Amino acid sequence: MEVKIKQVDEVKISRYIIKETMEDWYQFVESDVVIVGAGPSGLSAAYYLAKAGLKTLVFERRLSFGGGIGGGAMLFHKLIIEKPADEILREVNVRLKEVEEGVYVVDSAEFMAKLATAAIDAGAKIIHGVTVDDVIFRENPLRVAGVAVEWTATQMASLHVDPIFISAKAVVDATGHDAEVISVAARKIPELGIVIPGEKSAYSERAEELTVINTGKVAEGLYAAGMAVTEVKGLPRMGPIFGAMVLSGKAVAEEITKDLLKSE
Ligand code: 48H
Ligand code: FE2
Repeated sequence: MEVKIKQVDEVKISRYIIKETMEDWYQFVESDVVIVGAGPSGLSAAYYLAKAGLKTLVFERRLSFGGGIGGGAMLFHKLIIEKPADEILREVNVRLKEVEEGVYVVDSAEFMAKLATAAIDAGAKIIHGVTVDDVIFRENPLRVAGVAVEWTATQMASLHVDPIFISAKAVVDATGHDAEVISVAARKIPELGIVIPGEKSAYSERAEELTVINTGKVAEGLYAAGMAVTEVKGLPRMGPIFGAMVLSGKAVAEEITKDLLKSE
């Protein structure tokens, strides 16, 4: 077999990668929205925000997409979705198996791959291997104005390295059960008046609606989506049923889009 592959030397490989990476960082250092976490709520928020034309950046600590989607239910590779969240999954081409009226089973690998693809195709920038460990704040009016980021690898190595900053008109905590961003803001900016009661035990039927209803702004410039909402609002957990996660992502995107258009 004859193969003709375009030849690229090591210097070019390095230069192209460095230049294009830095161009992205240079561009996104001033974003409209920073979403922390590429789980189901963060990815659906990214999809709808990017679709609305906002400059949307997602930081994900790990080198993968999907957060808790990938683990399925106790590593069983299926998850439950219920009406009306099925509409969001259909929009991003995830196949659903209806097991009773309005209740669907989805394949976890398909769910995370297609949700991530939809967010990227809509224009969201997702950067892996970066951990958000603090926020930026401003006074008069008091607000969250961005995030501080560090390589996850730097944190894992416990190196003393200062972060860099990314400004954003809206920061979304989509970090899951620990609500990491809101927790750090509550601790380090007590003037925000954020009190975190913590998540409650399972009550699936109630938890889904409560999570979506309570999604949204927790302080100026700072929003909660997904399981971060249950932590910050003291709501019950729901287990491996993911309708509220994608509906919460969509709800936070709609609220931010409205807020940002208002302030223009
Ligand atoms: C960068 C970070 C940081 C950080 C975390 O856990 P997730 O899947 O979050 P949600 O809220 O979109 O979905 C929750 C769902 O997976 C779940 O656990 C459910 C429904 N549980 C119900 C129950 O009863 O247990 O994704 C969060 C993502 C992950 O990929 C993290 O790696 C990432 O955020 N992340 N990224 N900086 N500081 N903290
Ligand atoms: Fe969970």
